[in-house]
Amino acid sequence: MNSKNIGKMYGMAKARYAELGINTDRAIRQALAIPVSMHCWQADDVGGFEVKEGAVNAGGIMATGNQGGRARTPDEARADYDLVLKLVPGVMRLNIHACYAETSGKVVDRDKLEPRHFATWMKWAKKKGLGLDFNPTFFAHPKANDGYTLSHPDPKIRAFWVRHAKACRKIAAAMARSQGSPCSVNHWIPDGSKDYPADRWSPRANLTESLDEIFNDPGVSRTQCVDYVESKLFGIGSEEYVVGSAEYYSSYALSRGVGLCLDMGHYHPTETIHDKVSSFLQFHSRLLIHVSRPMRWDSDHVVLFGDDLRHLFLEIARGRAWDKVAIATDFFDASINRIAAYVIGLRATRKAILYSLLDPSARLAKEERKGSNASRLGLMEEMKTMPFGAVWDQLCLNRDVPLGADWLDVAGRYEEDVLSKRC
Ligand code: RNT
Ligand code: ZN
Repeated sequence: MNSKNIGKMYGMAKARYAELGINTDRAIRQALAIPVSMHCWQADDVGGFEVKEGAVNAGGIMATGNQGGRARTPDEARADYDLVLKLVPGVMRLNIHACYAETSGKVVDRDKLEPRHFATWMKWAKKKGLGLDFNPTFFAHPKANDGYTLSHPDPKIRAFWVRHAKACRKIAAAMARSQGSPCSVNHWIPDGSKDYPADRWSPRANLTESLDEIFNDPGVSRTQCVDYVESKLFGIGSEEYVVGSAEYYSSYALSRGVGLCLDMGHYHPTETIHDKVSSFLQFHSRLLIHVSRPMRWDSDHVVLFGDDLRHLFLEIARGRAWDKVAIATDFFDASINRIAAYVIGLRATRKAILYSLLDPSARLAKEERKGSNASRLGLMEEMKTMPFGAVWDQLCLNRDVPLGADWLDVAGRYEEDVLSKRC
């Protein structure tokens, strides 16, 4: 694409937005500065790199599709992230799962993981100036095969997973020290039952006990390790009952001063999360958003620049709540080029952030106060056909990332030169 034309188009777009009192230069700067934590698990279909012992169920997490090119080693994954990061604009972080540990070919069980098993990740990230976030892995492990982990009826199994979470918080604190800034840790467990359980009470009581033990670890600084808990409505194999439901975790997080994670795919199929932000933030101090796209169920489709995403970020922008909301992506598709999946989802996320910062919020609120709801609706509708694309192109130009669909050529070449050789 011709960058001279982009400049011209941007100049005209800037003038149009200015008529509405919107400063596009400022919106671009702001949109670029908001950190988005990219998930590590699109590169390898949520497989991880640990050396495994024993057959395991994946715990309801499954990437479907058989596109070639899956990253088979941490080095391959890092090469993939390196490329992705060249194709997406703005401040990025990387979210690593515990099962991406590097243990030099040795079996190290999850409760024995240490910061040194993530030393290569930390070194690599530091060199790139990339902040790391972390996740304990409570699935795809023999001790998760019953479908219960932190809420398991057997105290020995619960204790194992408590040790795992504690080990993960120590790793996160080490990451925070290495990068000189906090590391967010998201705790998601698959615990639940396929059919009507006889006892919904004990697993929840067990979970509370386990979580309290995890978070009351005096050895880990809560400013280095910033915890979140993620709820879910149902999973494959936990259709009827999920121990960590929305109500459970909202109450837990609030009562314990822990962060709450909202995944866009973890509610009823027609339920979206944008309305929840201003409700939770009346009481909770921070939220983590898992940017995902459910298709009829919690399918984790590649994120697109659609209404759900726009409404979500508009809510954060209108509430000026960016400092209370952390953003991380969570999707996986094994049916398309995985680099492209990342780029599409991450660019869509940044696009929606930019879009939300180009909102005539003050004017909309004024119309609302006047009772002029037709003007409110009319203006919202007109915003959709403003020259947003020209502002987005300028944002990409400012960061020297490919314009428009130009990144497809880069991804295509990488597929030919690198991905197609992984079999
Ligand atoms: C699962 C949750 C969870 C996972 C990752 C891999 O339903 O969304 O966030 O996707 O931890
Ligand atoms: Zn999630």
